[in-house]
This record gives sequence, C-alpha cells and structure tokens, in this order.
Amino acid sequence: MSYVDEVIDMVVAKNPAQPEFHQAVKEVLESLRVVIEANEETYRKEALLERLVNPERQIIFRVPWVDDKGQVQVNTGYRVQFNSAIGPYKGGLRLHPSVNIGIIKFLGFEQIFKNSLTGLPIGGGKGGSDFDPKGKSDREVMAFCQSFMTELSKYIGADTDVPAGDIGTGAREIGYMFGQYKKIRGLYEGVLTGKGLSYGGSLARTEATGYGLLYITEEMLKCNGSDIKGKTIAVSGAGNVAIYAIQKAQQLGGKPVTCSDSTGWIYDPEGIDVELLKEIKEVKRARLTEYAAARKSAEYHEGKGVWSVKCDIALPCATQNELNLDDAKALVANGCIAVCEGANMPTTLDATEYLQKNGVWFIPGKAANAGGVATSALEMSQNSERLSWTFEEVDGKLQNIMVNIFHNLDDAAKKYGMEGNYVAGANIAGFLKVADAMTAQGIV
Ligand code: NDP
Ligand code: 2IT
Repeated sequence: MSYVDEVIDMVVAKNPAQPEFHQAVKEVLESLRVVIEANEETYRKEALLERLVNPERQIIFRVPWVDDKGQVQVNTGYRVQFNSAIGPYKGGLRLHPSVNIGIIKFLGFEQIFKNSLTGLPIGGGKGGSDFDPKGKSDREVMAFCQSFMTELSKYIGADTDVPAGDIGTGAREIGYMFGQYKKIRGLYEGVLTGKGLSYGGSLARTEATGYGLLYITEEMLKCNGSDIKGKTIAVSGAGNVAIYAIQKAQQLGGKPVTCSDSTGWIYDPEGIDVELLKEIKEVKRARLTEYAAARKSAEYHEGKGVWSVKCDIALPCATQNELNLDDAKALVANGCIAVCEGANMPTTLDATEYLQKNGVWFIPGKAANAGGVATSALEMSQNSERLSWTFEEVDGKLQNIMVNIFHNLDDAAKKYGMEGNYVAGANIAGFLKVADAMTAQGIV
C-alpha cells in the first residue's frame, strides 16, 4: 500500500467520528501523492506524514459562566496547536454550537497550509467553543469570553500562539478576550489579532478576508483571459467574509446578487445593498428577513438555495460543506465559470471534483481566504514594532500577497503536471515549505 493510503487509513482509524478532519486530510494527501511518491523513502523514514497529521498539542477545557438569570452554564473550550514548523501557531477561534474537536482539527490542519501559502512566518492552529453568541446579551458574551480566556491564557502568547476571529468571534469577542488576557498575564502584547483600532488592531483586517478573496479571484480570472467586471456573483453567508467580499466585488465592477444566513437567503437581482447588509448584520445583529423588509428588489427564501441562482462566479463564504454535488451540478448547468472559497472547506470533495471536471476554475479556501490570516500576520508585525500602518499600506501588501499566492499555486500545479488544478497547486506549494522546515528541525 502506498504511504499516502496508509496514512489516510491510519487517520480514519485513529480519529473516529471526525468526518470533517478525515475530509480535510484526504483532500490534502490525495493531491500530494506525486510529491510524496517522489520522496517516499525519506518521508516514510522520517514519519513526516504521521507527524503532519498529528497535532503538536490539543487543549480541551471547561468554560463555566453565569447567564443573565443567574444560572451557571458550562461550555467546552478547544485550542489545537497543530504545527509550529514555520512560526508561532496562528488561527481563529470559532464560537458555534456545532464546534467539536474534529471540526477544530480540520480547521487547524487546513490552517497549516494556508499560513504557509501566505509566505509569512506563521504556524497552524485553531480553537473555539460550542458556545453560541447568538441571542446572548453583551454581558453574557463577556462572561463567556472572560472564562474562556482565563484558561486559554495559560497556553498562548505573542510569540507562541496568536488566536483571532472566525465564525461567531468578531470585534466584540476579541475585545473581551484581550482585556481578560491583559488582566491575567499583565502583558500588553499582540496575543490576539482582529483587535479594535484603539488598542492595537490593524486597519484593513476587518475587510481582509473578503477583499483578499476578490483580489485572488481577479488575478486568476485575468490569467485566464477574463475579469470580474460585469459578472453576476452568487455569495453565501452574511458575516465578516461575505460582507467584504460583496463590497470588493462591487468595487471591481461585479454584481453580487445573493447572500445567506443559517435561516434563509436573499436574492436581490439589482445587486446586494452592502450598507444595508452591514447595518443589519454588524450593528443590529438581526436576521436577513430585515433586509428583504427594507428593500423592494429583494426576495427572501427560507432554507438553503443561493447556488440555484444563475451566476458567473460563486463565492461560498459561510461554512464547511455548504456546496454539495447537487449544488455543483446546478452551478455548471447555469454556466458558472469560477468557484472561489471564502469559507474553509465549503465545497464537498465530490462537488469539487465535479466542478473541476466540468472546466470550472476552482480556488480552494486555503488559498482564496488566506488574506485574513495574512493581514493578521501584518497586525502582528505592527504590534511588534509598536507602529500602525495606513489602510493603503496594509491593503497594498494584502493585494501583493494574494497575487503571489495565485502564482505560487499556479506554478506548483504546472510544475507537477496538473496545470489549472489549483487544489493540487495550493496543497503542494503549502506543503513543501512546511515539510522542508520540519525536516530541517529534526524529530521534534
Ligand atoms: P461570521 O460568523 O461573521 O459569519 C458566518 C456566516 O455564515 C453567517 O452569515 C452565518 O449565519 C453563516 N453560517 C455559519 N454557520 C452556518 C451553518 N452551519 N449553516 C448555515 N449558515 C451558517 O463568520 P466569518 O464570516 O468570519 O466566517 C465565514 C467562513 O469563513 C468560515 O468558514 C470561516 O472559517 C472562514 N474564514 C474566516 C476568516 C475571517 O477572517 N473571519 C478568515 C478565513 C476564513 P448565522 O449568523 O445565521 O449563523
Ligand atoms: O480561517 C482563518 O484563516 C481565520 N479565521 C483567520 C485566522 C487569523 O489568525 O486571522
């Protein structure tokens, strides 16, 4: 049996009931096959793949907090410190009721390659909790965040592990967590990114994931003789990534016509009103029904459905496995030319394969959404030198990073005989740097 197959089997056997983690490992290792086979003896002897798929450290802890009725609630907190070969662990904190160790491991595993692709010195990690911030008062969110950080603070630091936002963790949560870290550790340092601008945050971090997604999409289209101008775009999600993807798509002359949340979705043939969407989601923290109520041109539909709309470009920006084989078939039938993932692993493996086989350009999340973590690394740099850069400076660096990522993965795909396969290109380019650093540092 080949080394890759052995390791995939081992991951499935040793990590039962973690389907998302299995999926992420399979996607990466399958496309590394050519690279691994070329060096099989060395990699096998070093157990490089076994080390790659086993997190360096997994921390699971109790998070007790008191709700507004005086009732004690108990959640579970996680931080998976996956791989520190190329830098301190870096990755977001997800707060969502679906969070479990398998989800955090899939996200942490993806983060290793994503962070490598940015070209910046950051290792892979991820964390979070099954806490649901939705419907909680600010005081309850603060109580949770303080309790969560009381424990997490023992394991993180500006040079060891630097968490950030993800689903359910935005500026409010990062603020409460930063305050608690400072109180407990007595350190004013860049231990978290995505901070507010008044206490060490970076300009353009809020926009970075969505903007970066559009910068890489534009570069990919340009290199294939197309561009965003005049294109109809289907976007899913209505959170941080989706909002700024919609905004940048409009700035580049595209027309995003959809967005969604966990209860329903909007079709607005005149183009999404991004200011209205921001007001509803960032300020009021309300549902998308309010968008439809405030805008004549918009239709609201319950449930799932953005991929049924005719579009040229699809940008899944909500969550994992939200675009399945049926959705991929609908997109192809409707003439979609490109799918670029703003979320982490939003497309199922069979859907990805179908899209690629049918000539749809497909950029995986670990490349397409890397602008967020890249800008987090720029926030770390600014914190280290105790300076803040202008919006234009950060945004300019972000654009360069995204253009470089595209060319790295495009070149890697070509070099290994898989031209146009950006999934393989991203995995190979991300892997080679990490593997080289792991080998150089010996068995640790
Ligand atoms: P937010 O919490 O800001 O927004 C998430 C959006 O997706 C919301 O509209 C939410 O709807 C919807 N959503 C979440 N979970 C589900 C679900 N299970 N089913 C249906 N809809 C769902 O998160 P972000 O925008 O930050 O993150 C979105 C994706 O992008 C995630 O995959 C994340 O890992 C990834 N990502 C985020 C980065 C960042 O910098 N923030 C960087 C790189 C990737 P509702 O509010 O109703 O739950
Ligand atoms: O998935 C991701 O890359 C993020 N949620 C952002 C991580 C970060 O450290 O900014």
